[in-house]
Amino acid sequence: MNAPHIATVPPPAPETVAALDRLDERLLWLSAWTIHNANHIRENRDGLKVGGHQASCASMTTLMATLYFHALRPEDRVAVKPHASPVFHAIQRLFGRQTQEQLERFRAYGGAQSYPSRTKDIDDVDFSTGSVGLGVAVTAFASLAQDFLSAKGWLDPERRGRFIALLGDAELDEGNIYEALIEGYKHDVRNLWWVVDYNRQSLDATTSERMWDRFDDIFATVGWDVITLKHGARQRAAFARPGGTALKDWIDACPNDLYAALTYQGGAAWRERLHADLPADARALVDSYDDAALSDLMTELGGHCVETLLEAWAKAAQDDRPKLFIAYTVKGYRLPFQGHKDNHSGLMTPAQIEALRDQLGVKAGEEWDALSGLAADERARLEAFVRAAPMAAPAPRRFDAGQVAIPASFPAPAGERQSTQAAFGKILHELSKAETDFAARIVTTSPDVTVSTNLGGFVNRRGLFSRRQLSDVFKERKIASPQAWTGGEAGQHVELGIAENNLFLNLAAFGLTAPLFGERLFPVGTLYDPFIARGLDALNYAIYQDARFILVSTPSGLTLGPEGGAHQSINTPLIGMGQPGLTHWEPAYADELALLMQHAFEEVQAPDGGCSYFRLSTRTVEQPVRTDDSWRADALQGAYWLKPPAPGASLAIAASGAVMPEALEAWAAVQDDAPGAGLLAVTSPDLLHRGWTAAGRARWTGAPRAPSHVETLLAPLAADAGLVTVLDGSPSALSWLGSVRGQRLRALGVERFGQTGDLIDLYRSYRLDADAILDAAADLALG
Ligand SMILES: Cc1ncc(C[n+]2csc(CCOP(=O)(O)OP(=O)(O)O)c2C)c(N)n1
Ligand SMILES: [Mg+2]
Repeated sequence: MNAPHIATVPPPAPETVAALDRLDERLLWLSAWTIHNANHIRENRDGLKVGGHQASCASMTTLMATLYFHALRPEDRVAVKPHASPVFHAIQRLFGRQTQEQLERFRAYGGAQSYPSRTKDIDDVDFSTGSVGLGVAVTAFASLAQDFLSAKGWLDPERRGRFIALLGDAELDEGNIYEALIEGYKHDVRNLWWVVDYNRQSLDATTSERMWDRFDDIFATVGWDVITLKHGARQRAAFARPGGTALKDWIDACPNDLYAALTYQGGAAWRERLHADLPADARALVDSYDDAALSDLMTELGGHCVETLLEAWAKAAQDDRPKLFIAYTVKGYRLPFQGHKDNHSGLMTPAQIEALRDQLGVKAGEEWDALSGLAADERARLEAFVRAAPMAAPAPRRFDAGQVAIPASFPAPAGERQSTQAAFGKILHELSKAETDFAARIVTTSPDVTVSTNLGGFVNRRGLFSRRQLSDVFKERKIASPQAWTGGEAGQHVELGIAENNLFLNLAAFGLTAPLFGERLFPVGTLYDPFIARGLDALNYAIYQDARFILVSTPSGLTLGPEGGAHQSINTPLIGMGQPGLTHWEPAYADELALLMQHAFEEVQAPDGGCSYFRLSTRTVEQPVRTDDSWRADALQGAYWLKPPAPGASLAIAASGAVMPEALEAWAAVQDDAPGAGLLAVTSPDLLHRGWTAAGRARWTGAPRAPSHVETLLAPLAADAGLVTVLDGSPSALSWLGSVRGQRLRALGVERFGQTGDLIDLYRSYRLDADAILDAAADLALG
């Protein structure tokens, strides 16, 4: 253990160790049985393999038993290794927070989830997991969010917890972990425990021993304590005997694949190999164990030893420095396929599970009772032990933050010519001036594009968040700059390095403060639109667990002009449309944006709300002169008639976002040939489409026949009218409009990589200009 500042702790009481040993066994049983039932006993109606990971569970039961039944407190928050979900559910069952019925339906519709899910599981999941690496890193940002709330005085010191990630060793290959490590170091994160189930097996194979010491170095470099738990107490006792040092050296030098293979083969194979490699005194030591005891000795690694783990947790609790525990384990520990390289999705046969049941003393017919077969006094002792665990306390772990008063409307920024990006900056700047609870709860964050996405005004006003006081040296030295960035605990902007994964994980964490801490924050994250793709899995991960935030993505599309093809986003409207829980908005005008942003903030805290994604532009366009407010309600549903069509009109143009001036120009020019043609301003292709499919679904299920918004909008057009759609992005975002009433349609948009150029050249070349729209209209008129 290379953390010299940590003092020794008294050894755990023997009865505590005994109770945890037994609970560890019974977690092994219930998790294995839950998977077995799903695969071998429950009716299989479609022939699909159900799956579940008995080996991945078996390597974590001791770690999880000692944490959940002893070391963790209710205010601690845990991200559980996805494949250990059955162990988690078994623990919750012992706590009385999970039902047998849910376990019986593990991986079935409406049952306990394959990977822990905040939104779908009925038990106490803190963070959803599944995509490896993300659940680990989110804990770093959750810890930052806790510091943020504490700094504002919104979280009592006794409610501050630790953030624990239980991870598989292969998760350490995910780059997002190291992005988070670097960001965490910059923000001086603390109260983090990352516990690696170091079984040295991934899905395909045993892992490379070249990484043995490297993780220590990497984490130590960024200020973490690294605690390696390699050997169990029994191994350490053997090492103290004559020949023990040679045995220890042999274990320490043994390659991962050989260790795993011998683990699978068992006592006789261990003996044969150790005899071949060790000197006489060590051979004598080995021979003092029979085959079964030798196998036990060689596999009793640190992560399977209750005493070793309790000591480690107790020492770690002494300070709040971030800690990496490398707990050596055996994949499939105590199961017939322990150590086998193919055991990742291995399932025990019915005969094997019966043998395990009998070996553990569980009675046939009582398989769902985790404590079956124990003498009455031991059962009573274990039940009392579980009840006495700090985590069993009835302390609330899910909170309702209530509703924050949000102004009923946001004033539209003034100006005859504006870009949506500039309008965004002004709207937030305006919000930052108000001394309201709402304004105090807005948190902005950006991966090194704060200035170029127009958050600068907000940051000038509200400051950077930092646990240390930050001054602006340039300002102090009287060097002129529009950005005056001072910071400290009062700050409301979390400045990140460039890594977009971190932006989305930060939004995930700050977007979960309401249920995790009972304090609502309104996170607003900004980035360049094309780089959504860089963090897309983390974005999906955040929304999957119902984190709430607003994403502002700017600049976007070909309209970026001279920046060229590497920065011009094309498919992001489709990403927005395809992502559940996220509404894509692509406003054209500043007043639309003000309206939609107010709505988006409401959605952050609405019980059935969600996240919003604004795809904005740096293009300055002439703003419309509104004669009334009738457009507003329609704009909130995804589209409104900027130029309403005459009844029976033969043509409509539907346009979204920055290309609205071209649509207007074409609309004016087409009136001679298509009198009364309309111009539909689509504020959200996503919402419009969703409304349409939802109305269809409602009809099939016998609900009232209410037309969707888009059906109502298109109703005035002639039945055989043509539609031309245009947006600066993939044309398929709007091409579906032709299906609403079975109308002919030409879809304009971007289908090739962009390039440098001014808008005149680019719009002409990529066919986004008024001529292109007119050509498409003529094409439709010709039939
Ligand atoms: C991002 C991502 N890539 C791939 C997978 C598929 N996968 C699931 S588990 C796993 C290997 C896990 O190995 P490890 O983390 O060591 O866990 P354990 O050995 O404890 O099962 C892989 C590749 C995934 N779930 N997520
Ligand atoms: Mg592994």
